[in-house]
Amino acid sequence: MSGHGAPVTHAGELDGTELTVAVAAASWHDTIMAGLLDGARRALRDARVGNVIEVRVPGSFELPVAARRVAERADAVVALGVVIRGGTPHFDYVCSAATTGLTDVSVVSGKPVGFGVLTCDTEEQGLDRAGLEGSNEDKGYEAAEAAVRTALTL
Ligand code: DLZ
Repeated sequence: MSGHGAPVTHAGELDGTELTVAVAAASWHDTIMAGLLDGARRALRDARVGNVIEVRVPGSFELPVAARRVAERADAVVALGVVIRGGTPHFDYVCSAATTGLTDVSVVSGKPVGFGVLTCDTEEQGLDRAGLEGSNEDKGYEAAEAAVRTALTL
């Protein structure tokens, strides 16, 4: 399910048995979120991650603070959310806050944060990337695999 130049990698080649990985997930757009969460859980299982923590927050704006808190107890974090453009500039503020905030958490904590936040113009774009039946991409899986791979590299 990889495309657009993404490396072809599989979490099954990783050994995460010694790792604790935290998944922080927003709650907007439940069908797409369910696909992202399922993909992230699948990647963590494939990588045999020893300990998984999951926290839910209301929206993507809350992901950075959740990521920061769980990063204290984990070797890596996977942040999952879906932001869909509406008729106001709100979309840009939520996307910008989530992106900048999660980058800050990663750099300041020194822990990898897998970026599984979809920023979409339409719901269809989100469904196509959610790892659901008929999706072309599996961004939850990719984000979790990237977080584990980076934690094992550092
Ligand atoms: C308010 C809002 C809007 C309009 N859209 C989304 C969205 O598409 N995806 C998402 O994850 N969250 C959205 N939110 C909620 C904000 O992220 C946040 O939860 C609220 O502004 C409360 O702080």
